[in-house]
Amino acid sequence: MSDKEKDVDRLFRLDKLPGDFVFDENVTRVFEDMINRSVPGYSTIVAMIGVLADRYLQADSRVYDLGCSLGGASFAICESVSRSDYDLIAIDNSPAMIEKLNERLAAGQFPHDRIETRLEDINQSEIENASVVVLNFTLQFLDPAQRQSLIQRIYDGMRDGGILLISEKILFPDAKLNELFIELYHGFKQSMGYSRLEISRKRNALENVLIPEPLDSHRQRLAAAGFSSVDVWFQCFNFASLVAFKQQASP
Ligand code: GEK
Repeated sequence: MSDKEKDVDRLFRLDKLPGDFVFDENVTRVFEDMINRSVPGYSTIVAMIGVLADRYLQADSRVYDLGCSLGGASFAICESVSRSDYDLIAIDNSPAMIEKLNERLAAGQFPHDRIETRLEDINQSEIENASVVVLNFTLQFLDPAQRQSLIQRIYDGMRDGGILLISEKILFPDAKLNELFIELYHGFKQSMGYSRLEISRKRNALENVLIPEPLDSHRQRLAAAGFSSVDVWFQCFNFASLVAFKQQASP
């Protein structure tokens, strides 16, 4: 098998049924192929995160990429942002992901002089002096009971005028629409080369691990934390990305 073929996601073709989904070495090896074939619009979302970051990144501030995996969003930001007076902190709690990201940075594959990687649970991360914070398909993997406190810590650690970008798989309160978007999503996965069996095995493996919420829950959580302007800037079927501004009222 060539190196390229080794990186193709065939994890759920195996006869042996895997247990709950984990971000281990096997997932890390095929991650780029997996996320590009599993999230409609992933490459557009990542590229636009770069565009939004370029617009809102403030002088001498920090960018946080929380649940960075292999640094897709971090690299897009480094490539799009024209200023150089910032630090980017890329955090993930998967040792395999951080190891591979460090290898990529060491190989000089990407502009990396300002990316600091941290192997850390984002529930414990300190957020300070941030003008751009990215949660690109990460919040959905946290225990729902921990989500509000993370969003609050992000808000508290952000500068006025900063943005939080949250991409998630979402639920629809209307059962008919929910079913429609899930079916359309499965059609998308089939068009990307996954079989019905692979789709259903992956769905089972993610059942207890990826817990999606309706957009309204995200809006309420962001408002409760203090974010002022919040809305969806991208959506395809049951995948959406929101932007939230920290804009404190003047005294
Ligand atoms: C991208 N943002 O390519 N602490 C730190 N990391 C976590 C935690 C946690 N508590 N829980 C999950 N993760 C990336 C894609 S993938 C999305 C993000 C997906 C990490 C987990 O290890 C994984 O690397 C990432 O969140 C989710 O733009 O696979 O659908």
